[in-house]
Amino acid sequence: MTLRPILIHPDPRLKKVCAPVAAVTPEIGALAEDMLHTMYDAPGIGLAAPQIGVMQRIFVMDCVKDEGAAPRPMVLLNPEITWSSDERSTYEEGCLSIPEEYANVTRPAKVRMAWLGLDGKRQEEEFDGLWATCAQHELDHLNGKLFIDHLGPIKRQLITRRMEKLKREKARP
Ligand code: K1U
Ligand code: ZN
Repeated sequence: MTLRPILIHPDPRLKKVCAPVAAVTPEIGALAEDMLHTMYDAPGIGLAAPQIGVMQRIFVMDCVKDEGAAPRPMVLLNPEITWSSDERSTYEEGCLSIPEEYANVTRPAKVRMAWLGLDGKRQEEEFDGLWATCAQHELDHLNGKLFIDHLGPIKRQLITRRMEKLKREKARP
């Protein structure tokens, strides 16, 4: 298992639409393990492949937050939303590619998602609460969209400028 470096916004790879996973291979299994390891280490509740520079439609998530509760690591290949509720919910989102920036984003409160599992079988499940928010945030990543793209242009530019500054400071010797 390898910890993969997480790309920081702005990066052109975070703006691209990812390609479908063509087949469930041992390499995809190893990638999923690396992604879960990287997500738990960050720490985060989700991670999408483009955040580590892999331009394929795969994300991982585990939104179990309670101390002592069993973790529920999930790996979703080629995920799609098959239904979303009219009811909306607002959550203060963060992103591992936009560190220390948070903003309210309004999305459908519940979604039904279908995906291919690592066993090669199609799965479908309804998510609500933080799971629904996270699943939509991660699917956005696969379509080159960040949570700041749900904000107005002024807030988005402000956050982008702060990230550019952070990257310049990190790059300094
Ligand atoms: O995709 C990502 O960048 C991961 C992101 C997922 C996410 C967070 C909040 C709302 C929607 C999606 C994160 O995991 S940010 C870190 C975070 O939320 C967290 C970190 C430690 C403990 C609990 C949460
Ligand atoms: Zn994110």
